[in-house]
Amino acid sequence: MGGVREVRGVCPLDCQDSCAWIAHVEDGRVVRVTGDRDHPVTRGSLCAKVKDYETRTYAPDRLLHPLRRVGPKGSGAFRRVGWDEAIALVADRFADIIASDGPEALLPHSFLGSMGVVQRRSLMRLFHALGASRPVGSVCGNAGNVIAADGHVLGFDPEDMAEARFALVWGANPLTTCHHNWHFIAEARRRHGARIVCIDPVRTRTARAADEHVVIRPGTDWALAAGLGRIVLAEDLGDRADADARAVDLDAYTAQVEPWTPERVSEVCGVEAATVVRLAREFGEARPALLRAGIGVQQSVGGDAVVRALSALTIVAGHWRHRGGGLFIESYPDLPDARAARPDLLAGDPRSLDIARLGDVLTDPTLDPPVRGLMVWGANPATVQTDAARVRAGLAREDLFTVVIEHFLTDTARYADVVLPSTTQLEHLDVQGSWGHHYISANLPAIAPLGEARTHGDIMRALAAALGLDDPRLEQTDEEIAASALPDGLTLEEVQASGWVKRSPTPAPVRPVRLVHEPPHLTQTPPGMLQLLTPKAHHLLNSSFANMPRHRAAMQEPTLELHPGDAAARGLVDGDPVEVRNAGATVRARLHVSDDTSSGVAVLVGKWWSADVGGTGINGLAPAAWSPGGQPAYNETFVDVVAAGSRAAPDHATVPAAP
Ligand SMILES: Nc1nc2c(c(=O)[nH]1)N[C@H]1C(S)=C(S)[C@@H](COP(=O)(O)OP(=O)(O)OC[C@H]3O[C@@H](n4cnc5c(=O)[nH]c(N)nc54)[C@H](O)[C@@H]3O)O[C@H]1N2
Ligand SMILES: Nc1nc2c(c(=O)[nH]1)N[C@H]1C(S)=C(S)[C@@H](COP(=O)(O)OP(=O)(O)OC[C@H]3O[C@@H](n4cnc5c(=O)[nH]c(N)nc54)[C@H](O)[C@@H]3O)O[C@H]1N2
Ligand code: SF4
Ligand SMILES: [Mo]
Repeated sequence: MGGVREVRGVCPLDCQDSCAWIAHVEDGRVVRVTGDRDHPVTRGSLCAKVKDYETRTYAPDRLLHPLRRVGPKGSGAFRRVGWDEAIALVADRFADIIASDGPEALLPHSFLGSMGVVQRRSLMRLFHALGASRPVGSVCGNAGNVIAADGHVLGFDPEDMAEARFALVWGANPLTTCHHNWHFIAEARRRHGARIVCIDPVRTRTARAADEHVVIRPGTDWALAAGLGRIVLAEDLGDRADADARAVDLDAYTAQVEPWTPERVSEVCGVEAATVVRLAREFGEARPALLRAGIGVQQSVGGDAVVRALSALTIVAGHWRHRGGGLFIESYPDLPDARAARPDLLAGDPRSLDIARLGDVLTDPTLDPPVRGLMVWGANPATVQTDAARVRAGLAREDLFTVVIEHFLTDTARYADVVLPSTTQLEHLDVQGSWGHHYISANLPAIAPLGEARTHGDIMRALAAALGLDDPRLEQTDEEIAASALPDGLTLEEVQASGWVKRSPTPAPVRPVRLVHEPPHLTQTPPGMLQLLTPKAHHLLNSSFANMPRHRAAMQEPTLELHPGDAAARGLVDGDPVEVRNAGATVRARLHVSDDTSSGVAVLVGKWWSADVGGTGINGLAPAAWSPGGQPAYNETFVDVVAAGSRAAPDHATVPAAP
């Protein structure tokens, strides 16, 4: 037996914690991954999803060879081919498409399957050099992006949260979605006796751990934020002069929130008027208060307005200038990683296409040129996007050539013409930031790639060569690509030597911002329907791990949670097999009756693959609806719930149209 070798790495998943890990290698095999004890955020622990990440690498259903489609799109029928054949095929088809329709007929589509710089960015070099359509937008918290672009500050060093004297955790479930971040909030309670109040329609793990859970009707948060802002201003709990300097429209804001009395807020949000008053005073008087908001609360048609209203509330209360106070949704280290995609390779100005509207993009008959060549990596759009039926109709187009780079044969990969196997985080070198703290981490390969899996840098170089592109930027090694993302003055060797380094960004100069958002949209459930929420699962990362046996066992099965009154009204009892339906789709689940959810709100946790829930998956239920800023409105989903096999017709009048 050889000894155990310890290799430093970082969890690549789309989670704000970006944990530093140690891979333990014995006889050439990773036997364990553990959290780095010395990392100030990771503090020695990984999470329920990732504590056995090596089982993902060694999973029997892992893709280890290139595949070529032999059956109808979506059927999952493929035959194994060699890399030479796969690369030649992709290069030939891309060249044909460029010749017939121009390079904008190619579209790269990716998200944060891996947040590593090489895995995330390197393939963009190829598409930039070709002049392909540029992917823009986000399937996650685009509302936040839009409001940040308007000058609002969405975060600060999370280690400062421990200095807060009061914490409102608003539409966020950190004990499930980034439990290392929760540590700092809980530290504020330990150090300063800060009270923690959680505002969520669902009694989550976080709501249970908080000192108080305020149940709100989903999609009405703008009204509560306005009502709190009104009291803070009326009772002069903040610093009006400071707020006036920080905002361009304090008077207009004061007028906009004026009608939002506690009584009116109570009627709209379902929160008692006395609670509104008490929360406003606690929030306004604490020096400082933290407002920790999540992504779930943004995922409605009114998401942009909600983020602006939450930021406005922290501004009128004056928290933003104090350490540990103000709005925290996300925060990043100083890692200018977009430059690793080498936008300087772009010749010309190709069009931009919104990745969060892939269904539209692939099926719009007026798009000129239409998208004829698609490459997907680090994303599973067939499962995670709103309007999933249209996404799948697009992916099923016979005149679309689709390449999917994956670890597993996901719902999306089943539609591919060519599937290419990607390395996992234990098999490649990378460097990574975080969207929840200020550390840059190195990831060193613990083992050689399994089977024929390749890094995205390798795939980029092979395709560039096959397409006859010769530019040194398309020949750089993975090390060079990783290094190209680092801030000036920091080398890859330095990050690798210590595993991680803290690099807080230089705060941008504060500029006055707009507090008024017109018109704020409040969600209204059509009569007789239930609003469906699909929050993050404790044992899955979006749709990732939904195929892994341990994670599946922990999840048990797709479960729909209903309030006892809503279940009784439908003649349903706990444990019934049910169908969750609307005009878009029907999804199978097991009913769990519980007052953890509120009346009128159905909760289906986890983005299961189609095989588990049927049809076009949970997002077949989600409408073709986005906020004005492009935030996918996953929560603007209205359903009925019936016993499985019931013939009762779904109410077809209720899927809202896109605004
Ligand atoms: N375990 C696990 N961790 C994850 C993920 C995962 O899938 N699983 N996904 C990762 C990703 S991509 C992201 S973006 C983050 C998201 O992190 P979070 O934002 O913390 O997670 P969500 O579950 O999307 O939403 C948080 C809460 O918002 C509530 N909510 C929904 N609608 C409303 C509303 O209208 N008003 C209010 N007040 N609350 C509402 C939900 O009930 C939920 O409890 O988590 C990341 N971490
Ligand atoms: N109904 C509903 N829909 C939602 C949400 C919701 O709350 N409710 N949440 C939304 C949010 S916040 C987000 S962020 C999106 C997430 O949407 P996606 O980013 O598409 O998330 P995943 O489902 O995790 O898919 C990531 C895929 O990347 C693959 N992958 C991982 N690492 C690598 C790699 O190194 N190389 C390659 N080639 N592939 C890799 C994984 O195997 C996985 O299949 O979903 C959104 N959709
Ligand atoms: S998913 Fe998040 S909490 Fe879990 S190990 Fe990765 S970074 Fe840490
Ligand atoms: Mo996300």
